[in-house]
Amino acid sequence: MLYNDIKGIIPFFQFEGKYLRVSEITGGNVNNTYRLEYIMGNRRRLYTLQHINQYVFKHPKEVVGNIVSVTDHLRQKMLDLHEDPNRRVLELIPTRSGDFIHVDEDGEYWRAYTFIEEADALDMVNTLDQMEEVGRGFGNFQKLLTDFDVDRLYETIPEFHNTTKRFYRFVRAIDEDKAGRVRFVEDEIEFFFERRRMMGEIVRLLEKGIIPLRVTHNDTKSNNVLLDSETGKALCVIDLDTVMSGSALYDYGDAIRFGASTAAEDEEDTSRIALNMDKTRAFTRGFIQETNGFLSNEELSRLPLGIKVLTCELAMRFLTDYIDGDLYFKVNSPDHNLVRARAQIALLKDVEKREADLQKMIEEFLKGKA
Ligand code: GN1
Ligand code: MG
Repeated sequence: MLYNDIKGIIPFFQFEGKYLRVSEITGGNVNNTYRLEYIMGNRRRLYTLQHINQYVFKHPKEVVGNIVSVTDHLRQKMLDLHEDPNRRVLELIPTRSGDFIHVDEDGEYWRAYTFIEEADALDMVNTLDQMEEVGRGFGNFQKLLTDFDVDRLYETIPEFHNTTKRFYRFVRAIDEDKAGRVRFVEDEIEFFFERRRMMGEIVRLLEKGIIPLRVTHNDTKSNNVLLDSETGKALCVIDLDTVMSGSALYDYGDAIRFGASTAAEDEEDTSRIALNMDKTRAFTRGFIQETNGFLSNEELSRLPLGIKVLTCELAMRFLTDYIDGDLYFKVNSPDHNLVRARAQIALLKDVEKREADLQKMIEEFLKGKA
């Protein structure tokens, strides 16, 4: 029963009202997330309670510390722009001792937010308007953080999008073959060896200073932007666990990888997986409208590279975890990570076919023709 997971935890947070019920918010691949319903007088109050996965986040206090400083900054920005920060910025709920994190008796870490009502987190983007808003949401998020001092951010997962290092980690997993699964995935392994140079390109551009490090979100799935249920407009960017220094190409690429695919991230029938160019264009429109003023031409012209690298990276991460025996991502079957890896490989193959079209699309946007 879900209630058993949380009953020992909820008294430690400053939730208002009387507890009514709990449900699980599924979809995340790392943390466990619960939606709590309280009642105060005749008003319903909703909260999100999250258990932080310590295998993934080794220093949960620093994760929450980052979230405090980023949300403070965003809130102040909204006020400066005469916008109402209410429902636009995540709000952490303090614990009874005044922290923003609770450590339970097993040493597990928990945090809570106000649940933003009348807003949708889309696991699958249906319309082009929605996709454009998702692009606007993530573009605006980067824009609001352009003056945030990156040195204030703790690196919650070191080298998170360092694909060069991730490749070495992948090779080590193959060498160790902890779960005895390498023999099932020889073809997939070969696929990444063939793309070794390509996947390191963003890292090299950063190292050479051709493109800059910025404060980026680093996990730009469409369900990490809440859209207002009434207006359909981007409201609030959520899941701030991996806000760190990174490249704008990461946020763009990961968002297209997820939101513009014709199928789910773990689609088994790979013949159904392709890149939807209309959704790609819609996202790009929203994203570029927000970021055109501060992203350099070096970055803007390389946005398509972001799609390739981020799709390749995640495909390789899923395969690495399959080889390791499913230590990192939550899985619903022993083959889940392999299915995910194969789905991302199929998507990458399609992205590769469309490279020239993607480049042309970006150039049209930059010339103001799209
Ligand atoms: C994980 O748990 P979730 O859905 O927020 C992962 C992302 C992956 C994503 C793939 C910290 O995100 O990097 O892109 O799964 N988050 C972490 O669905 O590794
Ligand atoms: Mg996440």
